[in-house]
Amino acid sequence: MLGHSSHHGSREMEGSHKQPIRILTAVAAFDGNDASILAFNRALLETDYPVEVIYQGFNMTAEQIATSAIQEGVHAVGVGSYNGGHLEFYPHLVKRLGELGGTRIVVFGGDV
Ligand code: B12
Repeated sequence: MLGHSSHHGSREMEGSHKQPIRILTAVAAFDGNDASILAFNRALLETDYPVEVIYQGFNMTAEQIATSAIQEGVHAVGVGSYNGGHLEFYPHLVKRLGELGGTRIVVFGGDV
């Protein structure tokens, strides 16, 4: 079970047997700006690719995101960060993912 407002969504290409790309999304700690990540989740699910989105919610620490990413076996992690701390948050997240064995997990984000 993930964070407080987690929910899953998925969309798979009709007639395709391809494994969906699993993506965990979240908003950085001390950050309540979730409007953009919610729009981003929707955009991901509306692509023509088989994508599975696991939304962990907002106000997530790098530790929580990294741990969930490993547990959920995702291919990528998308993080929104609006509190100005992204320059430290993203490298810390990448470092923790690496320490937990997730060196191949792609991290991408949108920030202010
Ligand atoms: C809406 C908003 C709020 C809403 C948030 C509602 C919500 N549920 O999300 C509310 C009113 C709650 C809010 C509160 C605050 N806010 Co505010 N807010 C904004 C505002 C006006 C718009 C942000 C937004 O959602 N834009 C719409 C999205 C779709 O567009 P975007 O942000 O450009 O995102 C694009 C890319 O970044 C990218 N993207 C975004 N996320 C992601 C994620 C991934 C994975 C990827 C790949 C891409 C991606 O794609 C988007 C589309 O192109 C901005 C100012 C601005 N005009 O940007 C301030 C802003 C973010 N807020 C700010 C501040 C300071 C605050 C408060 C601290 C104010 C206060 N003193 O209380 C609080 C913080 C609350 C908290 N706990 O975090 C500052 C942050 C300054 C900073 N970083 O140093 C900003 C920049 C305003 C400013 N210039 O001062 N805010």
